[in-house]
Amino acid sequence: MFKNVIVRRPGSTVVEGQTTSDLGLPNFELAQKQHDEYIEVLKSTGVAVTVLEANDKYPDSCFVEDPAVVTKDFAIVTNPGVDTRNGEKEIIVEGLKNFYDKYEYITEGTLEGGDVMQIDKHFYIGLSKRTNEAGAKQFISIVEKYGYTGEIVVLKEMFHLKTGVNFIGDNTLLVAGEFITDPRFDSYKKLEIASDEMYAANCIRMNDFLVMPADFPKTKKQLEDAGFKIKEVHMSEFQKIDGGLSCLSLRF
Ligand code: CIR
Repeated sequence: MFKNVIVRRPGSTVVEGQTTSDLGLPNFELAQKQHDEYIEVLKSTGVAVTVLEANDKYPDSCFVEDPAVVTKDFAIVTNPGVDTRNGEKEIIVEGLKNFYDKYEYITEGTLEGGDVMQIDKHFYIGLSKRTNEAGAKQFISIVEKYGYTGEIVVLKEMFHLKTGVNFIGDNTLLVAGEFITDPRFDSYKKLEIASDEMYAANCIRMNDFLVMPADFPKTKKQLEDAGFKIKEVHMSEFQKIDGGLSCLSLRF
């Protein structure tokens, strides 16, 4: 069960967020509205939401999942792998301090939370343009101190690990692209995401509900047929800057 969520409001500089997409620039007002909706939907799953103020110095700082990895036992402040985001590791602490007495830090390489998928006490860590081997290895040695384990997944095309694979409870993974055939995930039930709905591979299980981006009808039907209780959030403005649904929160 998750009890808490941390989010950060998008600032007006969100329009300058890093992107690899050709979907155009986000609209700031609509991004704020969609963020309001995100907060309300998460609250309706039974969690308390801590809302951090926007920080215009960092255009991508609403994507709080990247500068930290949190569990019920510990919090790791990461080391984001792109210059415009690296300073977010300093400001995320303002959100963590009410919940954790101390933090671990990634210092030996780079790592972003979007590359980290937790399943029970095991972590998969993607090596991507943002997360390197030194960061991933240090992450694994930190979690081992707490009785957790970790393994590295070398990404071929995905931006972050969780762009293409997400654990949604009930021994089930949403898989897209290169992860559909990856044998390392064969012990899970895999729900394959259609290539024209790839963005919907990034959903979050929030207690009794599965929160997914709105307007992905094939994936929605697939998930409903599999028995999940769905809640949807409009995400178009965040999608324009490569931000998936999980990136907008830290959940613990
Ligand atoms: C970035 O490029 O860093 C942001 N525009 C998007 C971050 C997405 N974060 C995530 O997938 N965890």
